[in-house]
Amino acid sequence: MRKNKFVQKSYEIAKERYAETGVNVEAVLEQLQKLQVSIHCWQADDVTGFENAVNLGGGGIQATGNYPGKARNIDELRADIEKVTTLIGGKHRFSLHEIYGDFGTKIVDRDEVEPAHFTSWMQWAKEQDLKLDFNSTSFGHPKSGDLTLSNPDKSVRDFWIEHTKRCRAVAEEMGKFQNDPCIMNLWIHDGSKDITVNRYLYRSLLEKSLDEIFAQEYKNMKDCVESKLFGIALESYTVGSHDFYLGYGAKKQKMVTLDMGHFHLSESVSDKISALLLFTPEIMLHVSRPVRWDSDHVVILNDDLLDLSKEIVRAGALDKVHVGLDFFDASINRIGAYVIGIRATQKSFVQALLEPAAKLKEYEANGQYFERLALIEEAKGLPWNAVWDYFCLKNNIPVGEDYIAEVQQYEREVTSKR
Ligand code: RNT
Ligand code: ZN
Repeated sequence: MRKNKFVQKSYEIAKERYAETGVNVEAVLEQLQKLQVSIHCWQADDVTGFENAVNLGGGGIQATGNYPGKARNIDELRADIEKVTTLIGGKHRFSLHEIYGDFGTKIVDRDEVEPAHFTSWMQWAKEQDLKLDFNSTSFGHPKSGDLTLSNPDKSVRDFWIEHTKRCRAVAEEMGKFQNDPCIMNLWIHDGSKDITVNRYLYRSLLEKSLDEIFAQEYKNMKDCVESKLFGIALESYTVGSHDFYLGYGAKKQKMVTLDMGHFHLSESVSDKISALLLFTPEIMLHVSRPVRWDSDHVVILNDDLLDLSKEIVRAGALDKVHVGLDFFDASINRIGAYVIGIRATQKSFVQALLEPAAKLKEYEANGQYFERLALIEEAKGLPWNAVWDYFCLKNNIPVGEDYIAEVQQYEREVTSKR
C-alpha cells in the first residue's frame, strides 16, 4: 500500500488542474459515487444457472474456456459476488437470470417460476445493499429450439409467453421488496441459421407475443427489450433485430437495451444514445466487448466504452441510462474478470464526467472546430487517473493493481478448492 500516500497528493494537483478547465472534481466524485452498475450474475458460472434440469446451452450463448473454480451453486455464487463488491467502490445492482432461482432440489419448469423462488435472493441482496434486476431465460431449454416467442407453434409460443409473464411478476416483487424498480430485460435468441423466407411472419408473431406479455401493467418493475445482430447457429436471421425493437420500443414506450456486442463492429453504439432518448423513455445498456463478433470478452477501458460514456454524460442522460454489464469469459479467473469489467466501466465514466464539456460545447456553438478538436485531444491526457485512484482510496478499496493480490488470495483460499 506504499503508493497510497501519493494518491492524496496527486488528487490535490489533479483537482487544481481540472479547475482550470472549468471542471469541479468534487462534484464529479459525487456523481461517480452514485453511478450504479448492474452486475450480471452469469460471469460467475459461465451462464449455466441452477435449474435442476439439463441445461442444453445453445441459443447463441457461448461461454468459452474452462478456468477452474466456477461457482457451482447459489452459495458459491453469492460468496464470489460478495468478494467482488469488496474490490469496487459505490453501491450497485445485481442482475439475475431466471435460471438462477433458488429452486432447492425441485425441478421447476420455466413456465412454473414464481417470486417465491427468488425470496432468498431478495433477502441476500438486501443484506448486501444491492438492488436486483432480472432477466427471463429463453435459451438452454428443451423447448428453446430456434424460435420461442415467435414460434408458429402456438403451444411453444404460449409456453414462453407464460414464462416471460411470470418473470415480470418476479421482477415486480423484487421491485416492491427493494422499494426501487427492478429492470427486467427480455432477450430471446429467436432466429434462423440460413436464408429465411417468412421473416415477416416470425416478427409479427413476436410483436403479438410481446403485446400479450406487456398487457399487464406493473408499478415496481420496468421492461427493456434487447436486440441482437446474429447468434451462433442462427447466423442469417434474428427475429428481434435492432430495427424491430427500436420500432417496438418507440411505439410502446419500452426501454431498448443496447448491448455493445450486438451491432456491426464498425457501427457506433454511442451514437444511438441521443437518437433513442428522444423516442423511448430510458435506455438500458449491456456493456460488453465484442472481439470480431458478440464474443462477450471482459470489458476494458477502450474507445468504444469511452465514447459511450461520454455520449451519455454530454447528453445529460446519466439518470435515464441504466448501466448493466454483459460478458462472460470462462478462460480467466472469474472474480478478476468481474473486477476488471466493473472498474473499467467506472473509469470510463470518471473520464466522461471530467471532460471539459462546457468549454467544448461553447467552441462547437461558435463554430470553433479547431479549438474543439484541440481540447478533446488535450483532455485525453488530463490526470483523470489521480481522481480515480482517490475514488478507490476514499471507498476503502484497493488502489490500482493492488486488487490483483486480493483476487489471487481468494483463488488460493476459495475458488481453487472447488
Ligand atoms: C445474448 C444477450 C443477452 C445474454 C444474457 C445472458 O447475446 O446479450 O443479454 O448475454 O441474457
Ligand atoms: Zn446482452
